[in-house]
Amino acid sequence: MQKEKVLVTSALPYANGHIHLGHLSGAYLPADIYVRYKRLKGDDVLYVCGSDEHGVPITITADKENVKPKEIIDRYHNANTEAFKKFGMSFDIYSRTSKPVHHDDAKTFFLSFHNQGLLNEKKTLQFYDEKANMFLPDRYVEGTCPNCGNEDARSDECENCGALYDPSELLNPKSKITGETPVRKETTHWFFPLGKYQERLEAYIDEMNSKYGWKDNVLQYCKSWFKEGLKDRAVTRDLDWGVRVPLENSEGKVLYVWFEAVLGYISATRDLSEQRMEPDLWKDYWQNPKTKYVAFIGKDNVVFHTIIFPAMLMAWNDGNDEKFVLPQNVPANEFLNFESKKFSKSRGWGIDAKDFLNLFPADPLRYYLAANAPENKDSDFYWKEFQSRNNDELADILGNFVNRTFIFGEKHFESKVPELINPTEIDLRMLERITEYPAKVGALLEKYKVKDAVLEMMNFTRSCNKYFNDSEPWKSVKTNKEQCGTTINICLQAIYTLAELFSPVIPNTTVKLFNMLNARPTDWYNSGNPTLAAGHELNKPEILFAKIDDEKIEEQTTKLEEEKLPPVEDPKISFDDFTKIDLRVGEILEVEKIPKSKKLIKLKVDLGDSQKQILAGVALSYTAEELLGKKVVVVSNLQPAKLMGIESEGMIIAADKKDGGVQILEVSAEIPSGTKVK
Ligand code: B3M
Ligand code: ZN
Repeated sequence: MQKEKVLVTSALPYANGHIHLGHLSGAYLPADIYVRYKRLKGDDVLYVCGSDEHGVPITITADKENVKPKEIIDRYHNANTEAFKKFGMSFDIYSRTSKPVHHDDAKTFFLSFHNQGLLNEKKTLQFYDEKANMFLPDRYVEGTCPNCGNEDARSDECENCGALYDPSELLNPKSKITGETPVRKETTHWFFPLGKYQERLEAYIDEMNSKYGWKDNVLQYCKSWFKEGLKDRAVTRDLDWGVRVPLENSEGKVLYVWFEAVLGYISATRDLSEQRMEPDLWKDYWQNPKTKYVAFIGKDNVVFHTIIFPAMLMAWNDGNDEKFVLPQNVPANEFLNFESKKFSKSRGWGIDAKDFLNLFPADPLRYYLAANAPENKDSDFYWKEFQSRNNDELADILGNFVNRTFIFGEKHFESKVPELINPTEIDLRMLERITEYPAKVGALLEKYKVKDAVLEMMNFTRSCNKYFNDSEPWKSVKTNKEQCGTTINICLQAIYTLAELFSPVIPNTTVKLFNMLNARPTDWYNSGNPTLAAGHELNKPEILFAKIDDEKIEEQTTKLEEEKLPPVEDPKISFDDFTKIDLRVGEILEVEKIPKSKKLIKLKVDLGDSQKQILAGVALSYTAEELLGKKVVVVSNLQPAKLMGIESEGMIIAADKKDGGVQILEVSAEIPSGTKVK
């Protein structure tokens, strides 16, 4: 089989908090399993990651604690490095974007774009805090929602009523730093002309998808971005924490964190080159047309890895002799929830990797998260399920098969591999299965189908147990020792294959297994032809998986009950409250675009006995033509409010979609306008 050159990256986590199980299951464990498999297959693999240490998320955390950003990034970089290690992540390097090598690379890219004349310098108006003497990023400004009066509204969006507005409309804006009213002040920024690359990006994604099969969810995100049309994007910010803009007269400006963070993959590889004193190592991957580059991420990072980063690499490649490879695939995962709810740091909902790994070993967690990976839809972590995956699958199926085989070997064959003599039909079938599984599981892992691969591993293990049962060695040991020996020989060969197949998922356990077998891993695709010779000596068996008892799980679940009590309870409304909402069927009669708004669109809606003007935040998901004539559900007695200076007299009911858009709830055409909905 041809050896591949593979470069793998996982999203660089912000160094402003602890890694939790949701992170692990999305962008880290699937990548680690893939990498470990590729290495066993003999491919030339480099796996790169590191901390993302710039941007507003870091400065907000630092402000909250009243410490310097450096203190935050050091604390969490170290903690996360440790947690990843405990979890068994096999990065070749876990670097950090605060290192000089990263600042150099980011500046080099920016300057290349600048010197090619690609960046547009534009003046914009931005909130400015005169007391703190700084421009305020959007997340640093709060005020009163112009729609519902919520006093904790964000600068451009109200979480209470869902209204979207221009920051200039926010009432009573306040700086989150000093509490002062900010002024709006002119500032200069540099914009990357993303729109220029749209056609090439579409062609690139088409090509990669047709050759390598991209995931549907990823393609959908890209499509909705393309549909909206790619626009210029500011690549600088007014902030004093980050990579300084390498131009004159740019005091107080840094590169936008996303612009430089994606380049962190490259600089982390350069960091590794320097550490290993192999100056060209990074080029050998990044600038080698043979490299297969795979970027593992969670779904919230898709656009940066499929559109922005590739466009930046295209722009670099256009202007420089050394050309970078683009991602060949971006297998983004959906999210893992925790006991049916989103992980939430502020509500204390969920568990950090480091806390988890203080309670339980890494392998059962790796197995459960892999078997339950949120590949095509969100999935959940449940304590009970974690327990049963460990007890009923790892311990009772895998552990038990290994244990009973070894005990037999020890008791009846002096801990030596017995001879394989006169195999019967069922022996031969088992041997066939042993040869088949590596290819079967490998093919799934090649396609990043970790969940299916793990399912097949366990299916194989089940068939091993069944073979053991059907062969009844406890009988043959008394009546036909040769036949018994053949059974145990085949079981040991199967354990060898199991050790290899499970290696990427539960690496600590399989080290023990190989040790018990007194053997070493081989090339993945060879592991179905095990060559444990007759007479080969085995080592003493160990217990592979300890059962997790109910008490230990209850400790965790009762903790949840306590934590759940006041903060996470959703506010309940009475039936009377509900009946106050007047929901009516309406028909969209007129649609008018609002020039300055991307999301809002002006509608005239017929409610039978009246017509209402409604501003709806659906413009990203629907064209005017699509909206016209739709029968929808309207909240008709909403207090009128002005959005972007235009009056809105109601609301249209719609569902949030995964891609950030919305889906309007439609009513069939024969229901007359004005009909009450209840
Ligand atoms: N730090 C966002 C996140 O942690 C961001 C990823 C960067 S990947 C270059 O979700
Ligand atoms: Zn509001």
